[in-house]
Amino acid sequence: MPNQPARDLPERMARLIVHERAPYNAEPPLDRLRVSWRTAAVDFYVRSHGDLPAIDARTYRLEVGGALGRKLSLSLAEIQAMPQTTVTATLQCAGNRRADLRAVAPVSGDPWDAGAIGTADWTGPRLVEVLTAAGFDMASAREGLHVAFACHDTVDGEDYRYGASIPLAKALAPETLLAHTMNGAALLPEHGFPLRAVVPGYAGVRSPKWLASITVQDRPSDNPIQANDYKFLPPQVDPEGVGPDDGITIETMPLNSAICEPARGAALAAGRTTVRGYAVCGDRAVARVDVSGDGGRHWVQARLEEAAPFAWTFWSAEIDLPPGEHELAARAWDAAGQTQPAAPDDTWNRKGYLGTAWHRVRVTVA
Ligand SMILES: Nc1nc2c(c(=O)[nH]1)N[C@H]1C(S)=C(S)[C@@H](COP(=O)(O)O)O[C@H]1N2
Ligand SMILES: [Mo]
Repeated sequence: MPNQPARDLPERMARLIVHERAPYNAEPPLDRLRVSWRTAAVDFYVRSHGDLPAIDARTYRLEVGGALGRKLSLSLAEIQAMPQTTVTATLQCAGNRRADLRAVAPVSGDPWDAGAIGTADWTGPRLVEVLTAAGFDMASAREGLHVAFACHDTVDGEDYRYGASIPLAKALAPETLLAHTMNGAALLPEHGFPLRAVVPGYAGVRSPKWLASITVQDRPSDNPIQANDYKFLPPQVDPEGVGPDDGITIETMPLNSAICEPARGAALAAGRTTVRGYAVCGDRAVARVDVSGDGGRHWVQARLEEAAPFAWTFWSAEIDLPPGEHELAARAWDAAGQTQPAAPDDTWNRKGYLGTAWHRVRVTVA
């Protein structure tokens, strides 16, 4: 039945800012992110490296194997019959806010604004349950083991399918799930129907969609997505030719924040303006958010609104703006008292990952 991934996709595409149609990559306008603390599935950014695979839920199987007691093959019904957990988690692309880095100097990849992020309730069995069902013995857990995922989609123009891995400790963590449901409904095709991993706090790249198999092994996945791509590199390093041992493997996401309202270029009336946005810090808490109406010379502290352990914090602040051109800015702080870099120049890298500088929005006030 749901073996038609493209059904209704054009309508959903029309809601988003589309960076590429094939592979499909799109993000919502920033004010849409503030409509609801849980992002509607149809407003949730889509990051795909290849085709949208057509998977029939009736014949779907997940294969589990590797350094485990036995091999396991599970149907979707069997996965749904296991103990189910719901985790509210933010998913964010490592390329979120790449547009700001691109403004410094050229970078590769789609020019994501600050919308390559979203928060949802994800439901399914914990990954640890599935590994245990396949005979994984907790006593054999040790440093150096990894859980590798293989997927059904073929990476654009390449002859391999998408794959990635996470360290075993994160795979066993209670927040890590295999989700078949997003905000209470079956995953949409573009978000990984019928089954994806959700690895809260980690970059989206480590939450594989359209799962085919899971393997416990003594090294990270050798898939190019894991071994070569999604590495945070010093600015002088050419990403071509980077291998498994180079760079920082992007896992836990750094502190970040963005202004969602008012929009860039907005025309505002002089006086009191409400600034709204999100802040996020991987698996840690956001402790404070500052907002400036004058490009960072003076700051006020925002009110922190809804938050949860692996999810973003919504915030808002009132500022007074006199007539003229103004640059609004936002920066978050974590519980260790660390904050975001002031300028994107500080963290520029050729692939445009981890853009986390103060988010700046120019407005005109009359
Ligand atoms: N199989 C597969 N899984 C994938 C991807 C992909 O292209 N193929 N993209 C990854 C990346 S880089 C991100 S940021 C998230 C995006 O998830 P979403 O499209 O549901 O927002 O999925 C991840 N999982
Ligand atoms: Mo991503």
